[in-house]
Amino acid sequence: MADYREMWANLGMDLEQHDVLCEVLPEAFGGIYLTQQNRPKGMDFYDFVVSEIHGVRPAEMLQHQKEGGKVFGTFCVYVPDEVVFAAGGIAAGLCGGSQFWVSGGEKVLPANTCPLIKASVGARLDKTCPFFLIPDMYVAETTCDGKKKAWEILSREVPMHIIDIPQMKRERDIAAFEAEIRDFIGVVEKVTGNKITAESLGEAIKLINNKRRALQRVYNARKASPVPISGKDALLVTQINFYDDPARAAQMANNLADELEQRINDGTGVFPNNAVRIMISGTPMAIPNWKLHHIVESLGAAVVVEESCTGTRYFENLVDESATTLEGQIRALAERYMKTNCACFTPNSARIDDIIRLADEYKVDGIIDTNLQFCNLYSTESYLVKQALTERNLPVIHIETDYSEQDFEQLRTRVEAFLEMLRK
Ligand code: BJ8
Repeated sequence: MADYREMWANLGMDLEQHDVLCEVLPEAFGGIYLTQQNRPKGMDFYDFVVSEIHGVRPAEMLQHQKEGGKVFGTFCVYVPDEVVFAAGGIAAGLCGGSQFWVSGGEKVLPANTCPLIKASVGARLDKTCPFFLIPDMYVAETTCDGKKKAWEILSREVPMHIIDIPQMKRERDIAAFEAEIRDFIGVVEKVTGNKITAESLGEAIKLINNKRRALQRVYNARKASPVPISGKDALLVTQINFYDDPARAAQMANNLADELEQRINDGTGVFPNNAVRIMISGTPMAIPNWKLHHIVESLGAAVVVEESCTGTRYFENLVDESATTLEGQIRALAERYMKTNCACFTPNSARIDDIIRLADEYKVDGIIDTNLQFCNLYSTESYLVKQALTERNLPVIHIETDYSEQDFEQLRTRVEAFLEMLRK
């Protein structure tokens, strides 16, 4: 990695602690990723991003700020990035995916809080992640209770805008979300000093849709057998798309998709034709959370799709590009975002419909329905997921886990038994 110490020091980072993180991450990445055989060439870009994870993109964001631009840190796929880019800002997903930050979060949060929240708070308070220190504003949301309360703590550190997410999907809820987008536009215009027009918002809608289309191509390739890319690699692509420049993200994903489509034509895969095909469904896996994918794939099965916010929920729905007025575009944004099926909604049966549809589209043999520890929403929903899948003879196992390595062997044993059952 190039030398970014001066940049990190200027951000006020705890360099000593950060050095510890910089030592463990390459080792973990090497063991999990670089040992894979026959990876697509297109993954070189993503490997490079990881090798410079706290360097290249943070430097770009700081340069943007130097030139008068603003950076917005986000925590949920409900935040409409389009608004930020339409005002010439940068939006970057911030969710913490490392155990390294959990203890920092536990200093201020109850221990029985989900690790994604603890890691996100810890990364900021411990000052060991540049992404959490750069933003001019955090944009958060009212999805789960843990997040809502955590925002009150983080708002003492950084200016924060909270988007109120409806918890149902009636017409009046979509209208309420439209009003939230209108408010958000006002906030972003104020912070950036730039007016959002129908033209700039229209361009930003296309920009983000293009990223989604590129990811759709990558995921479509995973429907093939043999599958041309591992689940671990596909997950990494999505994780990096959360904070990379959207035009570059689309270009890199399209390059990768070209290669995967060629691989399909050539019959080239990364797992044998008869490998067990697994869907992972549930809570998001923020970078560098690769634990479950690693367990499944090191046991010889292929993860072919993720029904999650670091999977299909992130890119499946596009925003209608046909509107030419701000009002029409805001409505189109509201309609698109309200199609996301998060367990914070009641009912959330459309998520179960999605799992069933994806199981068919990706020809999966079994589903691992997972949630981060202490996520009451997804954990409770797992009951209905299991019931619906069992009724359709779709094998499913529920797994609750965190970011630590403590349950690694226990999980491995459970997944192994599940795969054995699928192989019979
Ligand atoms: S739209 S899934 S990104 S909220 S895992 S923090 S729900 S206790 S992350 Fe999410 Fe938006 Fe929903 Fe997607 Fe809370 Fe559960 Fe933790 Fe979660």
